[in-house]
Amino acid sequence: VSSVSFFTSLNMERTYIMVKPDGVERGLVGEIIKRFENRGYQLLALQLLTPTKEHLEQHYADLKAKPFFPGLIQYMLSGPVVGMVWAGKDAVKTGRKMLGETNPLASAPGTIRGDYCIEVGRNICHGSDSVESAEKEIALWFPQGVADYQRNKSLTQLIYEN
Ligand code: IDP
Ligand code: MG
Repeated sequence: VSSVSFFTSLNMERTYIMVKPDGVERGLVGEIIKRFENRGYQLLALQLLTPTKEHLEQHYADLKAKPFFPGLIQYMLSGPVVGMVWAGKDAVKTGRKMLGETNPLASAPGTIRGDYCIEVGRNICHGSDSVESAEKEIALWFPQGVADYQRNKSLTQLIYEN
């Protein structure tokens, strides 16, 4: 079985997960990484950077017309962010479930937002909402490209049935 068919047959996806400035400042980077690692997802890229306003406006282009948009950009400019790419079966939808609801107060305990934050404008993390936007976001945040490697086969078999 080639890596391509393994990837597609198991609905393997890549998702862009980002710890927002409040999450970085509060020291929650490790906690968020740990949850994706523990779940069995594979880390393909990781970076801390201070994005420009233009970069953030592109990332959140779909929300440009929202009344909270200026506040959102200001919030996202308040410090460095940590961006990552995680890969695995159903990574986009499951990543969103692990994050919780957009509004932390609506997020179940056990989710990242449900365990670590309270307000929608301080919700500590971002996760891609579709495979298509994940690929767009990965290209935006990692223009240099991300890793493409296969994990140890026996490790893979401890996580996936085949
Ligand atoms: P998501 O992060 O769960 O995908 P989006 O609707 O894409 O939610 O909104 C992006 C970000 O904008 C949210 O994570 C949150 O930080 C912020 N945001 C969304 N809705 C509101 C709002 O009603 N007031 C303030 N900030 C908001
Ligand atoms: Mg979103």
